[in-house]
Amino acid sequence: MPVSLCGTWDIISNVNFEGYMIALGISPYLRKIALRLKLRKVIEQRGDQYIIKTVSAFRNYTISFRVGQEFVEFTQGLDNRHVKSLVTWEGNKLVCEQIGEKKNRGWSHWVEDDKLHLELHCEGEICKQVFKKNVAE
Ligand code: YOG
Repeated sequence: MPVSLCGTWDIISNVNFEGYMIALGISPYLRKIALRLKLRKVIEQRGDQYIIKTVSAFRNYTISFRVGQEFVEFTQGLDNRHVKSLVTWEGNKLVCEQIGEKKNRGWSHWVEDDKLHLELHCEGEICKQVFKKNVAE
């Protein structure tokens, strides 16, 4: 059984977020704002449904899905695209494929050494984020 991803997690490192945002076509103005944000992930599981909230002082973004069930995702407040998303387990990694206008788009989450890891990819760019568990909340 994989370690649970559930909880509140605060970002401690963020590599190539800029490259990922450029691949998504985010404007220089929004990229500058986004790069300063202290991102938080709040991950909940209710039955077979997952809810992943990305929380910041600027905007929040929430998705909910069932593993193995394709859903339509509108990336509202991000790049504002519609994608068809499918989340599956690949070993201990929760992997999402986001099919749409942008090639090779998706992400994967896993827990390693008590940290939440996230790899975001789009076209040739890979952004790597690491979060530490927030035990106060
Ligand atoms: O997470 O797909 O955990 O949805 C990536 C932002 C910044 C707005 C965040 C708001 C991509 C301006 C979601 C940031 C940059 C920049 C806080 C990443 C787009 C716009 C919401 C993601 C998955 C996996 C769950």
